[in-house]
Amino acid sequence: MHSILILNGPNLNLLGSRQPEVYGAVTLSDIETMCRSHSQDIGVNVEFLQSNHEGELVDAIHAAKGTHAAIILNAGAYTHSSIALMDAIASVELPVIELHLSNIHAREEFRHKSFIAPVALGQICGFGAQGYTLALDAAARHIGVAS
Ligand code: CA2
Repeated sequence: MHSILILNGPNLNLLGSRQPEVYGAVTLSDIETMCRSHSQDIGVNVEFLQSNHEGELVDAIHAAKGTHAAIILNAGAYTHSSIALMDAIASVELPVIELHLSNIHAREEFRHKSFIAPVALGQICGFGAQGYTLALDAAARHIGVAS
């Protein structure tokens, strides 16, 4: 069965504890449960990771080559700053779906810039936790798993 890596960046471990008006009330653990359940419905495996460290995210992207068919990436604030993540994505040549809970284009100017977008298959943002299942559907379809 195809495996999809769901990778979450800095501070996303804090979800549910603060700023529910921006990010919703669900925790990252709730999102993982949702993703695991949805992955069974659509017939893919998921690996779910979170790190607050840029280099660990780079390592996870490198390691996905050969083990995963696609990556769903919420890079958090590194979205707006990390050339290292952009280069890592370009180097592995895996389909990457950029994901954000909030609509980054409707927020502060500095969140409008994404270093991930030019190397991503596409971007989903503004749909809260539901974005993760939308991204799973898009990834599964892209890799040829019917859903
Ligand atoms: O909307 C998203 O998913 C973001 O990737 C979330 C990042 C933010 O820097 C991006 O611009 C958009 C922030 C994640 C931090 O989440 C928190 C959760 C609870 C309390 C404080 C921050």
